[in-house]
Amino acid sequence: MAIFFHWSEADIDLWRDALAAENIDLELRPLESLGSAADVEFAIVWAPPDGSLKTMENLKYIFSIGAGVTHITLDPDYPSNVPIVRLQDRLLVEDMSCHIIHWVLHYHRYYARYRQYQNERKWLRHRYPENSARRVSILGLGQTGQDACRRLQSLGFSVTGWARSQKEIEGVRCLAGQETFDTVVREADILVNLLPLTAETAEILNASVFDRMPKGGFIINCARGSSVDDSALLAALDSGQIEAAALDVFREEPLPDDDPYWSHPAVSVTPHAAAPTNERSAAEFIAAQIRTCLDGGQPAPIVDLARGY
Ligand code: NDP
Ligand code: OXD
Repeated sequence: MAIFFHWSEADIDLWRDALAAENIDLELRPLESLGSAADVEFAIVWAPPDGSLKTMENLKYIFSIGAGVTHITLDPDYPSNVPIVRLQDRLLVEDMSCHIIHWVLHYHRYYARYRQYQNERKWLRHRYPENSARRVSILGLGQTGQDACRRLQSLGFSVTGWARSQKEIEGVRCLAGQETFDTVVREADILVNLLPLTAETAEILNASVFDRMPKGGFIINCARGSSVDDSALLAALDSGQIEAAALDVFREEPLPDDDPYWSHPAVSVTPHAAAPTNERSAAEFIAAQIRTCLDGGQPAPIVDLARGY
């Protein structure tokens, strides 16, 4: 038995150590030394080359080295009969919340304007609303969304969270389902996207959403680029309907050289860096999951392909 392993940034020894710590004596095989794939039972991957997973006819589970799974499912040939196990990681969640808090505070306190004033040697101070008067809506209340809501609420912001199913988070207004989406959007001074990319969430941030948000609102997208209608966002930024956007994820990554986001004065680009997978904790999580499989148990959480996440 063997494990197919693909992550271009990996420190392979660290993964071998994590497997050894769980007494897993399986060979970790990268694509170059895959040979016959017949004995591969597990795959641990980030963005495996299209078609590679399909060659592994005895594959039992695919472990995602990331919370999202589109890096696997966008391969037109990926074997959809093999369950995918998502990454759940406290450190990833913490990093995501810190990224979001950074941008919420940046917008809330108008720090971008001070950068501009500094360039102009201008001493000018802005008033800003009390934290409780700033409404932040978070789309997605999974592992990352719930934590971000709690932390923003503890800073005093007025937080609304939105998901498919109803949630209860102390001090946070939780709304669920399509019928509440209009409220979530209309009452968002700052709108944060933490939804997985699915058929339902593709371009969920579109012209209609930007128009319904209060004028001068802010967008923070840290989930997937294709959840945004890029031309609509650029138009909303140009008109001032949306004041600024912090974008961490893009339809095409790396962001192409000629993409208008690079030079737009109201856009802050980060290179999919909101919550990079922590290699050590991810390796520990996945090794423990493989141990569970070898002991006859079920790993978790498994992606529900009907829902798309
Ligand atoms: P989870 O799967 O834990 O949570 C997803 C949430 O989205 C759930 O609350 C779910 O609702 C909600 N949701 C899904 N579809 C809909 C819909 N159609 N309408 C309303 N709510 C919906 O995801 P994570 O929190 O782990 O991650 C979210 C995404 O963030 C990932 O898919 C990935 O794309 C991205 N990500 C980006 C990173 C980065 O560095 N930029 C790092 C990590 C993740 P319900 O609870 O009812 O099921
Ligand atoms: C993830 C990501 O899904 O980094 O974990 O985008």
